[in-house]
Amino acid sequence: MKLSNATLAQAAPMVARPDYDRTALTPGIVHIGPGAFHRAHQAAYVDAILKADPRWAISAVALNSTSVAEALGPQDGLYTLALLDSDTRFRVIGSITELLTAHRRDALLSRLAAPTTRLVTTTVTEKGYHLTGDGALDLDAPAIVRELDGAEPSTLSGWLVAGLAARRASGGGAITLLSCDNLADNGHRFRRSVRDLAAARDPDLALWIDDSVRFPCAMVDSITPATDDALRDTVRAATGLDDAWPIQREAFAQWVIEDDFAGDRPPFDLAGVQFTRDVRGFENAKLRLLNGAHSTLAYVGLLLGLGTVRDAMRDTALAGFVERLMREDIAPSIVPPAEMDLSAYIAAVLGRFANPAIAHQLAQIAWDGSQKLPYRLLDTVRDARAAGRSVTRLAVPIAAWFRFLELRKASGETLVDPRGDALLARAGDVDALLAMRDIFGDLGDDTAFADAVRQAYAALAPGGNVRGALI
Ligand code: CS2
Repeated sequence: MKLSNATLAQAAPMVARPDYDRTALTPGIVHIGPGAFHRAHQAAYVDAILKADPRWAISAVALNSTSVAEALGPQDGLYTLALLDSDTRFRVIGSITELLTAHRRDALLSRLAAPTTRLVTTTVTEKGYHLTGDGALDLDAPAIVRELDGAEPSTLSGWLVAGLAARRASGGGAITLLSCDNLADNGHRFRRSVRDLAAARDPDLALWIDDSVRFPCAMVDSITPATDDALRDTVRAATGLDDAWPIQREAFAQWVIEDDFAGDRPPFDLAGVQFTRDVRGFENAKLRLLNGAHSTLAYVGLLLGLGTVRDAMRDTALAGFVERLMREDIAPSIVPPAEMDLSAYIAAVLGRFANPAIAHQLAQIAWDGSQKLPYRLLDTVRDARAAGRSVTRLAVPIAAWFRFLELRKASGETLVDPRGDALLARAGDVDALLAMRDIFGDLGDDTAFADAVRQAYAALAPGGNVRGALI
């Protein structure tokens, strides 16, 4: 029996379900990029506040795929969220009430223009913003060039510029655009990716955006492994219903949002979301400690032949190295919020990584290194160099990434990275890789860093003693 509005009441009693009337909902949020993380995190937070305010249902928009619409459409947008921890809990999420794809151009533009839409959220991953290394819109990106030449929208920026133009024309009013991706200063970068394109195509629209659109920064966090058939089987057995695309995540979730909205906002505080004037401390701690450690575990763990984060945490040499990296090399670069105990935060993150109920594939975390590592590790390297601190340990995950590229090249397995071709063409050549300025900026010219990378790279040579490099 497939999960849907008609069968929801037949789910097993222990399954939590929407505590509001779905027929009374109206979509006040357009979400772009309804992948697993959106459905694990933002859509779950929205689900928790719809009883208090039914005006904030989600219209989920997939720009590059129809798979979510095909999976959730027959389920009336419903899906099961499995919270995996010492005990596993199941919750059916009902906050997505509309599923749009890029083929539905008119429906998408009218949803973005509608006065009832007051918030756009995005999870398009780092590469979806088409940014240069210094945070501007990459006007040379082929998809952006096509849009500048008047082609139909195909990028996040392109669709939002078209949608905001329609909103302005129809008097849709002010709106908030909220990035939920792991970028440093994500609101400011999101704004550049939209406003730069608007300015290039319609300067008056750019001025309207300055007056009518807010781009708050936010920190988002919940470990969300990709869905697999094992999860589908677990969900079927537990709930009694077939779910084409259930979602799994850890019990922990956190969302810190800059209190800078264009108009009213969802009552997210009822669901534990923190609003603050300055997200930077939360964001740096999360991006540099959690995500920096994640990428380190991924690239070094894959060199050691490990498969998941929990496997990597059982490897005492690797787990010890990552803890030292966090405490001694990353933490000094962070100015935490007053209420955050950084040492306790690090211990909590390591405990989350070791969660035996979560099988988080290192290969998934290894995707898009060219887009992730600048925020996760290279910003920390820059701060360390400016402060005169050692970068010897920080160089190890970068060198491990370089070795990972060689593994991918040798195996012929796909390298998931928008810069994949350029990276594979340089695999095995440390200097050529460090010279990629869109990734390393001027760090490639920093002798201390480049030497540290070369030294770690030699220590990680195939057939060598990888653990010996984990200083
Ligand atoms: C992970 C993140 O896949 C990855 O790159 O590091 O998705 C991570 O699980 C989340 O940021 C945790 O909040």
